[in-house]
Amino acid sequence: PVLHKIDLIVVRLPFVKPFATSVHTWAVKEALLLRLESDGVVGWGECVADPDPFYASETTQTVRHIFKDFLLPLLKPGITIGELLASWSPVRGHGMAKAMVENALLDLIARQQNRPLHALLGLSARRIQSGISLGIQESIPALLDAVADAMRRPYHRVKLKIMQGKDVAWVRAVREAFPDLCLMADANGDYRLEHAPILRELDAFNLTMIEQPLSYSDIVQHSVLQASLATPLCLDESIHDLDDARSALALKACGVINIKQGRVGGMIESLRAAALCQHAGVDVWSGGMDETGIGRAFNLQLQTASGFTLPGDTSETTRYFSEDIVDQAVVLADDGFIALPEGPGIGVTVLEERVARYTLERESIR
Ligand code: OSB
Ligand code: MG
Repeated sequence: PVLHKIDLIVVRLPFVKPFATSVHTWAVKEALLLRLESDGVVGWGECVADPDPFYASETTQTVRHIFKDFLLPLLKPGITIGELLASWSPVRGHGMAKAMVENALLDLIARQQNRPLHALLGLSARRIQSGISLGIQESIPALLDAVADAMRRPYHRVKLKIMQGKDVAWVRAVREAFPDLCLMADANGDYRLEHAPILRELDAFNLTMIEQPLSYSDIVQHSVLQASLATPLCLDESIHDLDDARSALALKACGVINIKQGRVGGMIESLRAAALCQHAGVDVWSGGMDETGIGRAFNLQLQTASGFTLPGDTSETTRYFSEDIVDQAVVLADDGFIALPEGPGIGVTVLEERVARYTLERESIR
């Protein structure tokens, strides 16, 4: 498409409750949005990079730099998505920046064709399984309350954040209170191989998986750990692209991969990774990055792909924000499923007046 207007917008939305992981506690969602306009049609992308490098090395500022200096110059009028992605291959890494641009373009193209994004990608609509990621809580009783709340919604799966010192006893308490719950734990890289005995204690609790126990950049040590654990490992931070997924499969480093489209370079790279995993018999699910309604809508569209067999981290909007920047909130039906929004593109409409209200900074590039 010919892009008549290009805007980068930084929004900041307060979280209903701070989100605590082993690495950092986030009290607000600060996100870089890309707004593309062509002949009056608007497409949106939301970058999952934070202002800080505490989840991944990319930040709002690195994304802005890579976008303006390296990705945007390649975005020539009339270029196809396939050609564009191929032209980006010399740009090493920066999957979050790439995903933001690919997302906005896909949303724009789908809206120009008046089709839902999943249809543009050759996927059929379906209801999406739900899951919730509970941040590290103040105490075990507070955690049990949070899990009980989640089960009343009811979420299909509950993920607990764990860290050194808030692990075995916390998981045990939840498992004893909720014996049939589909339960997993996410350490965000807080352990080292020498902690394997602690992680092996978690084998007693029938977890569906343990996510990213070791370093954010490691695959090899996860493969060593996996060989000594009954519980499947799941990689999140370590998987930046299709090649990382290939390496993880080859090394048997995990039984599951958390595919975040915003981290691996976009929807198309995610579909490739999901297909690779499906072929290898490795389950995948869609993670989340506490996105606003824009990013969350992309995650929902992605999960229509058949490889996404496990419930992901897509939860209700009200859990994150008292007010969102799109017109439709994510809500669970009585059976815990999420209805896919049905409009063109990502299915939801961005409320520009709300975006303006939460805007920290807006840069018009064209
Ligand atoms: O590790 O999966 C993670 C949120 C921000 C950064 C990293 C992670 C998470 C989550 C929450 O677990 C996912 C969500 O609710 O969107
Ligand atoms: Mg994770």
